[in-house]
Amino acid sequence: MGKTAKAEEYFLKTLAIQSKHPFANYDLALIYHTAGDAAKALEYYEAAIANNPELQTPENEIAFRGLGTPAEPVVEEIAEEVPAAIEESVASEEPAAGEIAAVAEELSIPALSPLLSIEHDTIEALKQNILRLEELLKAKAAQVAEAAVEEAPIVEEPIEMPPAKTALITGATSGIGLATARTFAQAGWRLILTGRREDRLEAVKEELIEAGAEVLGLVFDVRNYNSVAENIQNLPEEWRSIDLLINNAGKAKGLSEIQEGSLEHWEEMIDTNIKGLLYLTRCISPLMVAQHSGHIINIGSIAGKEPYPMGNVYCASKAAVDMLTRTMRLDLHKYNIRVSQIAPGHVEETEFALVRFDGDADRAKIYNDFQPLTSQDVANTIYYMATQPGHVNIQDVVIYGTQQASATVIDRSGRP
Ligand code: NDP
Ligand code: 8X3
Repeated sequence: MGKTAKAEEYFLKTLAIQSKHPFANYDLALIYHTAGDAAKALEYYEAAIANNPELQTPENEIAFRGLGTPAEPVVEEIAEEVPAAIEESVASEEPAAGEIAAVAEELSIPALSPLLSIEHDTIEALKQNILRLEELLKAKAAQVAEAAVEEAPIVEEPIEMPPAKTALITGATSGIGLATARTFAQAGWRLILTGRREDRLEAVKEELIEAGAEVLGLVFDVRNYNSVAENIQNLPEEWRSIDLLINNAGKAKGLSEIQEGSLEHWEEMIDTNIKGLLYLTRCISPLMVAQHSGHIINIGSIAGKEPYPMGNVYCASKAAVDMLTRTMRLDLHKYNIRVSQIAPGHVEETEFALVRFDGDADRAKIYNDFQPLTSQDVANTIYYMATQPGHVNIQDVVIYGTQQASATVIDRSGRP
């Protein structure tokens, strides 16, 4: 920029810090060349090409070695070419190429000094070199900028999380309902958990809240419509938007031929498995219709898909769940509400068998000689069903343990 002394000072400082700086040597060579100090120009030129061999162009060789300083053969070819070029130029009577020669001719200056011709070529060569240097600098700057972007620390933009979803799970005090509650809580869902055993419900609630979940516990019997309705109607405002209803509360009672069946058992199964599911659905589906979204997952059973001896009323109640799932879907799909069923085979880590056999622990040992599903297997599947994109509805899942081929065909040769 015309401030040669300042430039020299800064380039020298640069070299003091970084003696092999790719361009400072060359810039100094240019400065000294312009100032007519050929020896210094050559000294810095030599340093420049030692670090940056691409600067050793024929033009530079002429520029820095052709100013009267004896050429030192840096590269064999050039060492041969340069003196020959100079000699040729000196011997020639032809005017030098370029502007100077043209102007000289126009002014009728007889034969310009061959040295002037070399001087002109030198200036042209330097101009070319400056252009090249600028290009190299640009490329280098781009490289440095690119590296800086790569190395730059990633600034964490605050991610806006969608609001946590809310699931209401009936029968969350044990078995499949409990495992499902734990699974959804772990995934950050807000949970409304229900059951009749208040102490159990309180313990589950505490466990999940301690683990960081937001939980509301409601104690009611699904067989009592008034109780169901009252609890749902009185939901606190922040719990009224329910994304998922899992109709899980249910049971088998007894295992007897139809002619010997207990009316009490029949009532209990029908009231819990069918009416309870209906009561919950009747109270919650209007909220889902109003919000134009929702998902209802009914816990059916393979008992609702295929009959087994003495299964009569339990099988019928689960067949009702199967049919209700299909018919509810016909009614609700147009309100953007998904309705699904999962129909598991035998599932352990539940109180199902104990309840079926009225607390008889020995009779309840029905899983000892094979590996059934676990409550967690079912919970995982329910979670998968509930977390598909909104346009996907997994309508029905039949799931068995590998050793169980059908309701009645089980490989009881022991657990693998
Ligand atoms: P569990 O006995 O372990 O769980 C049943 C749950 O339902 C408990 O939380 C219980 O809570 C609740 N419940 C029962 N009666 C009522 C009621 N009247 N009002 C409110 N809640 C009630 O059994 P599972 O986990 O195995 O059963 C869950 C569902 O899975 C049932 O629908 C069952 O039919 C189905 N199923 C089970 C299979 C298995 O092999 N285990 C296989 C296929 C399906 P509380 O007693 O506190 O009220
Ligand atoms: C529970 C499974 O086979 O005992 O629904 O009915 S089964």
